[in-house]
Amino acid sequence: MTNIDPDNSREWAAQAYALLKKRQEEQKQELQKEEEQKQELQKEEEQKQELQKEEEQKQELIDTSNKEKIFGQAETIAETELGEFDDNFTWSAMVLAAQGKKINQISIDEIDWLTKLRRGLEETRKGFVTELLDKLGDDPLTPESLDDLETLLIRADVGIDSTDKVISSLRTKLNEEVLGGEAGIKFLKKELKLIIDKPIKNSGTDLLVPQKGKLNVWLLVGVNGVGKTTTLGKLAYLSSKSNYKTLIAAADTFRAAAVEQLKVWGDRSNVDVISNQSKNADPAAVVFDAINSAKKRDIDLLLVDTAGRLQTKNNLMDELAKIKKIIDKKVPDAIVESLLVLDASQGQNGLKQAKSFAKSADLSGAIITKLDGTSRGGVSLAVSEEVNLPIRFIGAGEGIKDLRPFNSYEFVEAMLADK
Ligand SMILES: Nc1nc2c(ncn2[C@@H]2O[C@H](COP(=O)(O)OP(=O)(O)O)[C@@H](O)[C@H]2O)c(=O)[nH]1
Ligand SMILES: [Mg+2]
Repeated sequence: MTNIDPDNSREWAAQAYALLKKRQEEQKQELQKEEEQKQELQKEEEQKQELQKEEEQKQELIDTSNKEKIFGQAETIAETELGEFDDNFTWSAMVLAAQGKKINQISIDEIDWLTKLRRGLEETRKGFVTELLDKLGDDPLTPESLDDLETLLIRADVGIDSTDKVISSLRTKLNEEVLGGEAGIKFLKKELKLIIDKPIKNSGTDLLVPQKGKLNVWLLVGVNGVGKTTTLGKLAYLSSKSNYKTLIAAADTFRAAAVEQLKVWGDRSNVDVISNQSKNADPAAVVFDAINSAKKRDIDLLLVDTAGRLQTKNNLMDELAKIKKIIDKKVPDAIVESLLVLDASQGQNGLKQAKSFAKSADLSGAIITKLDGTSRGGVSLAVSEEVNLPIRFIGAGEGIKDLRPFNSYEFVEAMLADK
């Protein structure tokens, strides 16, 4: 990772902007052409239907129940529009450049996501970095400023363990050399990144993706309302867009509306949902059906939505264990991920949930949601340090594109961006 000269990077960003703009215009022309062709086809189809209708009327055999849809089943998800060439664009381009991305490798979606992430973490930043920078100014760090920093980190829900770690590293560093404000922030970023990266490194997998040639089963677990179903919908989109054959199992049979909610998400990315609409359906039985279907269709990724509340908590854990047993029995070589979904806005409460789930459910990762508009984004660090879970995805909004694989560099840069 290189640190780039801001003047050069602005120029770099301007070039990237021009390139993306050109690409977008080309795409628009392409789309228009396609649209014209589609309309042409539609006209032909209508004419054909008209003829057919006449034919049918002649025979007085009109069956309206069997009409098929003519065009594209999946709802088309709009392409992201290129925004202004502003501070958000420049910052996002710089973050990509610092990770070694070449100008022709960046996409509007990436820029858009980073902008969202930075905006989303604004509240976390306001109570933290802005105040920190005010306090530090350009003066070298002192032991007193470390006390301020400690308070600010705790207030941003970074957690006591992570805060202690960072402060003591900074203290050691200060004993060795004088640190100015800017160097202090740089050191702080490095330390925070180390904390988040540790469980990721320990897991041996930097980026969680379905393994080809096997059935991958991702269970989404967590308490009610944290965003499991929404996250699953966004994952289905990411996965099918990346050409993995994807299937959804609606194993939250406890909430009546859960299946409908999932079907809406499934439709948007053309992913099928396996469900059992009968009352009190057994979640493990839904997973059973879904696995059968997944095997038949050679599915790469089966996404399983689970309930967030049953009569008692033990019940919930038993249910999860039962689901896992079914998977083990039916597809012993499946790659199973149990991903705990956590709502960042719940701060320390979310951390408590994570600890309690981690004790009883065999978790392999975490997904942090609702990073948009919370001042508690720091809780991601506490999850890494105290629950020792690799963060795999983060969500910052309710839209289908508002979820991305977790990238610790981008996260820390966004959390500590100076504006
Ligand atoms: N702002 C925001 N809202 C979210 C996000 N993820 C989910 N939500 C909202 O949180 C609410 C609960 O989500 P749901 O997926 O039903 O939670 P579940 O009970 O865990 O399945 C819904 O209103 C979602 O739109 C996010 O990243 N940002
Ligand atoms: Mg749900």
